[in-house]
Amino acid sequence: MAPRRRHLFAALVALTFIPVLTHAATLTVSVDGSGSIGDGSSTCTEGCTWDYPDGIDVVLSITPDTGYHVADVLVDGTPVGAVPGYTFTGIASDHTISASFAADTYTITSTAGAGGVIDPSGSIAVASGTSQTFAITPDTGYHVEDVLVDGTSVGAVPSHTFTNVTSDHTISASFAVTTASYTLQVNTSGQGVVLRDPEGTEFVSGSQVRLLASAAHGWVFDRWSGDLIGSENPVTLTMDADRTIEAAFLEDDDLDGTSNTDEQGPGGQDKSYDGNHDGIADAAQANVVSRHTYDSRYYLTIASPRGTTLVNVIMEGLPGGEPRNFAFPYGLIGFEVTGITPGSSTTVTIFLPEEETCTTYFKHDEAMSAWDEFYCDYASRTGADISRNVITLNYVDGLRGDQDGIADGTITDPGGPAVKHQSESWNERLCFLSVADTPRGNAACSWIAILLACLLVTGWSLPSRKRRIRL
Ligand SMILES: [Ca+2]
Ligand SMILES: [Ca+2]
Ligand SMILES: [Ca+2]
Repeated sequence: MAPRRRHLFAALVALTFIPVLTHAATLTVSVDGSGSIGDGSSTCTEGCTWDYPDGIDVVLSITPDTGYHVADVLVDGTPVGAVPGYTFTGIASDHTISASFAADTYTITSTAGAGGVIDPSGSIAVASGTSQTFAITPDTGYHVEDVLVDGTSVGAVPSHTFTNVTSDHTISASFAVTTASYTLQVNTSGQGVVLRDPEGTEFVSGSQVRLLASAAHGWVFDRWSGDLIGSENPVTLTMDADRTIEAAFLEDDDLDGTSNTDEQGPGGQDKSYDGNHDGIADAAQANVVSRHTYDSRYYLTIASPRGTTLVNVIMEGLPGGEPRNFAFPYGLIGFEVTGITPGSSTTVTIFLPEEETCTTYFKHDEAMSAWDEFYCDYASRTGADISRNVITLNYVDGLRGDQDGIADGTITDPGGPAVKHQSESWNERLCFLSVADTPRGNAACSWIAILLACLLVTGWSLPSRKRRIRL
């Protein structure tokens, strides 16, 4: 074949086999975060390349995973906003689309009142499904009073955690001034109870609690021990620390208010102790009380006549204002005699220790803060008669010496045996009022003889011997 003809053939073949090309547009898809882009037939979660015939509409959906949202969409590098989808209409060239997704967030609003802090505080953004803990810390001197979560109390907690957060929340803490409180524990021995006013076991610092020891029948309150020392009853405590106190109750068979132990001699062991020498144990006599003086230095016996009752015998320290020429080694002795015929006379005998004596006896008027010598008064047949260690106090119910001044069958008379100071002169005074009532007296003496003797001894000077000493 001639060359010219070969060229023509080749050109025909080339024209015959030229393929029919359909142009395709390429879409480059990229996804950043938790979500996907789909075109209805394919879904892309990272990076994809999709080809489309020219001219078709490509409808894309942009879908976040649960708890996420579309943050931004770029088409060919240009932001188109956080759109939920995008359509390439009549796609005719290559394009790119990228979508970024971000986690949903919720706001927890955190606040604290005065007296403490909550951390973190303010408006806190929390990613969906995550947790957020808040610490609640009171200032010094305060405590957490309450914590409200979404308006509902969760108590005075030190922290709170929101878990799997899927909505907005609020949390607020309140605080209160902390006041220290103390515990009061009262134990008892023997039979009796201790009443508290106010009641309770926890008391705010500085509060006062009144304790009243109340003995069972046949028992008496003896003393406090532990964190409270003494026998004052009732007594008021100031709660400035935790306190444990014991109230001791002792048996009192004769119901005279003085325990068997106290009445059983100086050592408390002599069950037959008989301080008034009548052959009967004092612990079995309601009209006889034997016990120590307030400072436990001396042991005394006080007796009223048989058939009467001696109650409320109290040995206590001196109240002050004593006559300056005298000592009162036995302190103040208080007692009541009951069961006497109203308006009648009676005696109370005080037995000092055998080796002791006194000069005279002073009564104490608490209301007047005054001391009166209880001298012999023959007109009223009252006064103190002292013979060595035995003091006989002569009373008439409702008259001199009876402090309540009422003829009611009860003699009340606090006072004390007095010993003159050695530097002071003192005329010995004899008194025979109780001569017929005391074991040492001469019962044969007539009243006239007694009167004459007393007048002779006193030299008709009774009025001048009255002494009343006031503070
Ligand atoms: Ca007793
Ligand atoms: Ca006795
Ligand atoms: Ca007794």
